Amino acid sequence: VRDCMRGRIYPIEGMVRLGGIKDYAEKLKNAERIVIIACGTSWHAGLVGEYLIEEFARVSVEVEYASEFRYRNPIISEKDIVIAISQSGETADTIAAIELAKERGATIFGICNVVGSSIPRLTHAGVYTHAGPEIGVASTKAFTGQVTVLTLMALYIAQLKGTINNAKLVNLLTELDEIPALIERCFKEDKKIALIAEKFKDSPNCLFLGRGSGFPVALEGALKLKEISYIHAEGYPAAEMKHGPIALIDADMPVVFIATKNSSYEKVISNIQEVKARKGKVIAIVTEGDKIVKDMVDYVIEIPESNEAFLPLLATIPLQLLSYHIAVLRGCNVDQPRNLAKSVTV
Ligand code: F1P
Repeated sequence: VRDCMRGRIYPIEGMVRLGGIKDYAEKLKNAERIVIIACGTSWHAGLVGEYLIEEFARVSVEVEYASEFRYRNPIISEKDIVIAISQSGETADTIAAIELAKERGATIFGICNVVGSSIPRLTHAGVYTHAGPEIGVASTKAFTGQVTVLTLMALYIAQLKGTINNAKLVNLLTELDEIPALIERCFKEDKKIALIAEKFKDSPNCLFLGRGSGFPVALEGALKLKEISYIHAEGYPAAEMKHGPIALIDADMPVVFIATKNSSYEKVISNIQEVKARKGKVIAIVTEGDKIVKDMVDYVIEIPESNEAFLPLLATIPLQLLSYHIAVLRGCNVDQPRNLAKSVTV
């Protein structure tokens, strides 16, 4: 997060500067639609981007799997801005989707980690995450870097469009500057997370639920568990539970909730009650000091209080740690999961 923000935010002046895309400022100012394309974890970062860009810049955003977009006949034109997100910069589906959008005249921005990889060379402009090499196959810090860039992009577009006032922008940038220290505080829960992992290491299934930007966090938590522990996991918007997944809940079903104190707190609490009424085991990611959820659930993992806009940056950390500990306890190779490649080039 720190490396990604370096030289890009100026809280005192109340400005975001993204040198990589500054030549397209006019295009961004007039943007009416942004299409985000990506795969896997990068797609989840894109969903967070949708919340942030629509919230702050008030531009309509669509988030598409590159692996679908490339094979259909999408409506895309020279009026559109496409943001392609990829850790490796080499994912074949994302490359093919970029080529298609480019052929149809769209302006393409990249958010990549690996400098000099194929995607930054194909795009018109872009912003690097500067997350450093991802040693493991499953994306972890790349996600944090991607979400940080998307936060900066959302605020940059908002600044260009005038959809955010200066005082609010300064406050948000000041709070964003504090996020690295808050992430460090998330690691204090590591020992507790290892104990929770011990309880659930043999569960065949796990459900992850969240609302708002907690929903992509739930998807990412489920993907990490699948990728490195080979446990079947699903991420769902908590409000969708009643439309199907509730049938899965019984005493053997662990359910991880993103239940921090934000605008959907009360609604998440009622979803937790629905799970507890069916004897599901609940692990909740809560805001430090929360007593209400603690009294309702089986285990809590605390994260520091922050602006709701930055929730995914914090809430993802304990979920990555939970998957890590479960994978280690199950004897899985966390850096090189079976069947997965760092760059999916086919
Ligand atoms: C996309 C991705 C990763 C996943 C795994 C396979 O990669 O789906 O999110 O963790 O490594 O590839 P990328 O386009 O972000 O490099």
